[in-house]
Amino acid sequence: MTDLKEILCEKQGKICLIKINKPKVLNALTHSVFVELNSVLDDLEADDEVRVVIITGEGRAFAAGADISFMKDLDAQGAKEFAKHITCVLRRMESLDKVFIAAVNGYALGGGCELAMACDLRIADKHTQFGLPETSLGIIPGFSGTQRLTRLVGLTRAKEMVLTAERINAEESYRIGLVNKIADEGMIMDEAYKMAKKIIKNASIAVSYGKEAINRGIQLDMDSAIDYEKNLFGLCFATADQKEGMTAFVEKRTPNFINR
Ligand code: DAK
Repeated sequence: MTDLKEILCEKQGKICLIKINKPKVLNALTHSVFVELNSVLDDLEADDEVRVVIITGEGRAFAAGADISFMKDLDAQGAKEFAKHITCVLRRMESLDKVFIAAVNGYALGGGCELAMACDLRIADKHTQFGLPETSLGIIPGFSGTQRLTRLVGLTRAKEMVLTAERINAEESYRIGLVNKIADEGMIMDEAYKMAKKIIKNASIAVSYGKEAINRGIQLDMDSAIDYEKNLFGLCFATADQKEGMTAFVEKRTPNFINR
């Protein structure tokens, strides 16, 4: 793994915690944050033990967006390359067979909101504010935010957020389906771990197929998506955990999954 300077990474068995660690600038995102994140993804891809990855930010923000001082002087070509690299990293999170939970502790603006949206699940604290303020800076969301936000909350709310550039609070984020849960004061990491533990109790291949079916299916027409799901459903029956899960149910005991 690359030497980590801007993020922290800590594995505890099946759960890996990634923390963006630039609290003085509210975890503003630079190219190097994503280089480090990508290197952690390399490591995770080869790691069969870790099943859930929690991403959070140090201090009072998840991430207040791309680093404005870094990107202010980019030209069109530089901006395109920056966007290409970062969108690949975010896409990788969506295709890895791990579940990503964003523990959104405070501001998630611009690129920070886009990073949270590339995760599978999002937990906010009461002070969290989401927003895509890019149009107020003369750009549009460039880490696929226009696409992911629309898929998550629908055209109406996505257009309002992108075109007004206004922030929304935790309750509104929950109401429109941008976050899964709002944690009580000081409880965001407990909630994230609680959710991670619920996931790792289930059969790992089934969990990763569930993620894959949803992520791939949403890009397809309905008939192709149903076909895609059907194939993965069939493949579940080639796993030891399907036999174990159903046998355990019949025998009225807790399944002992072996992740195969
Ligand atoms: N970049 C750089 N520094 C930032 C920052 C950011 N995004 N956000 C905060 N900081 C720094 C502040 O400059 C300040 O630094 P010092 O002055 O102390 O040195 C420190 O963090 C604390 O911030 P504030 O003093 O402003 O704290 P407040 O509590 O008063 O305000 C705030 C918090 C989050 C409301 C405010 O900091 C704020 O509005 N921040 C900027 C939010 C924002 O507009 N973010 C950028 C969104 S645009 C691309 C694709 C995508 C993108 C870019 C390029 N390509 C295709 C090339 C994505 C763009 C975005 O993310």
